[in-house]
Amino acid sequence: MRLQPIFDIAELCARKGVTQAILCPGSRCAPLTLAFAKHDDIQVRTISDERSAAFIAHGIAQQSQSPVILVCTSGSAAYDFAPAVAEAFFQGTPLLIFTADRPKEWIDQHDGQTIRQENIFGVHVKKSFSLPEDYEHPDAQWFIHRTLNEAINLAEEFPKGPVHINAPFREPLYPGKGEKITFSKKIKIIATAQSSPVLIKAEIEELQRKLAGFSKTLVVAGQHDFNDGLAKALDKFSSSNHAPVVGDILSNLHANLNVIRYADTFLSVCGDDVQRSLQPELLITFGKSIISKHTKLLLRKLKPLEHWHVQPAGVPADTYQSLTKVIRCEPKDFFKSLTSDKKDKGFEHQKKENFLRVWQAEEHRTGLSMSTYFNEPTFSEFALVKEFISGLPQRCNLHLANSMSVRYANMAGIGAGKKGIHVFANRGTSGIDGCTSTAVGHSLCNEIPNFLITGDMAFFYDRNAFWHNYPLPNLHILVLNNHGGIIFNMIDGPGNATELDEFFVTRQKLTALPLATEFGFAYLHLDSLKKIKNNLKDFFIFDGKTKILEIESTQDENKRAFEKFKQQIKSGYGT
Ligand SMILES: Cc1ncc(C[n+]2csc(CCOP(=O)(O)OP(=O)(O)O)c2C)c(N)n1
Repeated sequence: MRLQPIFDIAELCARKGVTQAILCPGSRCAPLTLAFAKHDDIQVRTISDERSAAFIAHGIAQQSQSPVILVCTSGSAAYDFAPAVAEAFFQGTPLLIFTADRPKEWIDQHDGQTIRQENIFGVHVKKSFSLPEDYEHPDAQWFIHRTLNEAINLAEEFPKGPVHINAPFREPLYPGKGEKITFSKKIKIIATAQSSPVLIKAEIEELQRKLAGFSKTLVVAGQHDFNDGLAKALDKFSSSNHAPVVGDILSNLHANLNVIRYADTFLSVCGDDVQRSLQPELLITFGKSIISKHTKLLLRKLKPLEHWHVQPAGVPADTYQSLTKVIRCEPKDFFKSLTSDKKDKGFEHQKKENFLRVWQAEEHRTGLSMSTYFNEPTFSEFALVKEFISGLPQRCNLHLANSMSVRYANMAGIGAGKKGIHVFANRGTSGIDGCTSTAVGHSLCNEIPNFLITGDMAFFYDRNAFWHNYPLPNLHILVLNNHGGIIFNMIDGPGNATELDEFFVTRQKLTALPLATEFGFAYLHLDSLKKIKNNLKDFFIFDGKTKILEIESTQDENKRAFEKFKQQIKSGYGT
């Protein structure tokens, strides 16, 4: 059949272990849609809104750590993938994106549903490929399958990421009467051997020598998936070197008992003297971005003498403007090789231990202030988030939308030892456009409870996350509805502008009830302190339906509660 090399793409993907596909409706993409849909080893789902579809694919790929196929028709559909493509690029999520196209000669010829699709995702994909539109010559088939191999291998290579394949198709796009789609047995597969960068012995010795010379070493962990081996290696490194480890909620280090969780909170209020006592000589970082603005500010102001960033490959970020060394290996291996049983003695030992104690003292001080604050019941989003996180089951996914949701959760922190709670957030681009869809993607391909905490704007923005036919019994959503973007009320700048309400907060009147009714979800409504305990109890019960718990509160209530929290933390410093 003329389209056989295209149909065989499905076979090639399956053989390379790429078995999840999200297909968006359209005609131009029919050859690919039919091939993937007909293949026994590929699980296909159809999602009509391309923006949601791409974020759902991103969620599935993040959960499975394997590339997910995304297919759309020609025209603006491809552009609707763009926000998720950028998020996947910055988070290192592998996607295999197919955009069906008109043959080259029909571009710019006033043909329908035709735009300029080559390289449409620009610099936010690892590479963009174009397939030929004619397949008669045997080299065309070789070219198509070589390209597919290259694209999949590239998507999976660290740092993983999205790749784009533009596929122009000539008509007819559907098999003729009596023609059946089958897959060739002989398919060209190009595998890649697994490898991992390893530090040479001399380099390890040099790093060990330098590390021993610093009395104040601080580790800051960026966004990172949970990794048991890494968590253990880091714990050992931290105790053997007396190095405090600062971890955001998104660094997924809550297995570790001694992680500094409240850095953002105490750094926002502590004075210059305390800040100076926290300044490291050596800063070691790994992972992606951190949420904590105040950690960034501290380290940019009080720069370390050296900053080592551990990242196996890819361009490292100089987030603190002090980067001196890029270390090309897995963070787990790095921390293992810099952990020693040798104990420092005397004054050197004392100096190192003191530095750790200073960080721990600030953590402890803040922990006490937080307990005092949360012991007094208040009706606010922050108090609810704290209570909700404390009640999370041992094993679940927690998804956090931008912007106050992820910040509240980060400030509340997850209790030490709870390593079964894996936390995700779209912090690649920090958009509010696909937070729900990403959580939906995760929920579609795992069976554990998935919880999403989201503000009202992010929630209503992405309501098409639910516009499909796949049930989501394991997804429960906590909507913090303050009828606008409260973040703009909380931060300096817009918080003082007269245009605040109209152009920043953007007041909106919706509640989640009509949406819950429309999609057949269970719905709980919280508008008073009295109902919190019972509502949360119901919310944690999984009984086969998607559940929404919506807290409706005013921006003033939440702002006051947050101001009071800051006052409580300050009072810990006697101010
Ligand atoms: C796609 C996109 N558009 C705009 C923004 C800017 N933005 C950041 S937070 C926010 C408001 C979010 O409101 P809501 O979801 O209700 O959360 P809250 O601020 O109340 O926590 C906006 C518009 C963004 N991050 N992403």
